[in-house]
Amino acid sequence: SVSTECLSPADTAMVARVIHDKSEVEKESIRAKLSANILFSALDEDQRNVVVDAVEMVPFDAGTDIIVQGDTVANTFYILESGEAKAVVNGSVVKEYTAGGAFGELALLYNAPRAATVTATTNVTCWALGRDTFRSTVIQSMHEKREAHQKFLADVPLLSSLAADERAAIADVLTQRTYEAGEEIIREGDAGSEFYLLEDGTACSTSTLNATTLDYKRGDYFGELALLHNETRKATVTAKNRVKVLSIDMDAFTRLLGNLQHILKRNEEQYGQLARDGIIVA
Ligand code: 1OR
Repeated sequence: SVSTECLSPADTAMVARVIHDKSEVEKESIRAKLSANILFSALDEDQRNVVVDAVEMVPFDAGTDIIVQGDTVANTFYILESGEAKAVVNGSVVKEYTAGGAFGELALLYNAPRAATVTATTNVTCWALGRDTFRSTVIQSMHEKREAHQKFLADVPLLSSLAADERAAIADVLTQRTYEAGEEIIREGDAGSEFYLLEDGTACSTSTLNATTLDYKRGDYFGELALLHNETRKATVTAKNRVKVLSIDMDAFTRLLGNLQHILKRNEEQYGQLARDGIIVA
């Protein structure tokens, strides 16, 4: 995830709206690319439309450097519409891009020199997004997301012993997902690689190992056992209505929630018979 530590929301106020006309087909193509890109995942509908309007189609011939490593003037972020490109750092290719790939965010996020040279390897068409719009949408949404997550995390009982900066670190790695009523969030027997906090709605767990069902509401967690014990999922968790969860992957779970292991293990008693039967091995 991208840390927004050094970003000030102050400079995102009062940015003039940029509009480059485009067809509905082009707009749809841009929307699809935005939804596939993590940088844009926190944008609300309005912010998304601002980006769709603001991007401008720019072609580059094969062999052209679109971005040059070390450049201190950086005004543009690029989304590849068609063709291929590569990123080169100090002479080595570090990344290759195809349609939907995007680059040039680092200098804009951190006010830093360009960290890589990005070269068109075929003739390409890019959607170019100007610095001001990038900052007023992407960075603004990152701030909003971070603040909303921090507020939620402050109300999660499991995390109450953490310091504010520890919660802030967790806020930055959360991925939000939505499930409709009846959808399975995790399934018994599957390999598990994510831990979940329930943000909105209600869910319940059922297990073939045990007759107990558990209900989950805002602020509750699940999915920790597979991660703590490196085992398959011991229960199925199903959304009872429209549910929003915030998930944390295995790496971040270990890194950021490691200190909470004793609480998580102590709380395993809630699974009752399951634990006593030795099905869950601590
Ligand atoms: P930028 O604004 O610095 C160059 O302009 C862009 O190349 C950069 O944003 C990223 O979008 C993109 N290190 C730095 N920049 C990279 C890298 C990279 N890969 C793509 N870009 N890597 C680390 C190399 C030591 C590769 C990471 C997979």
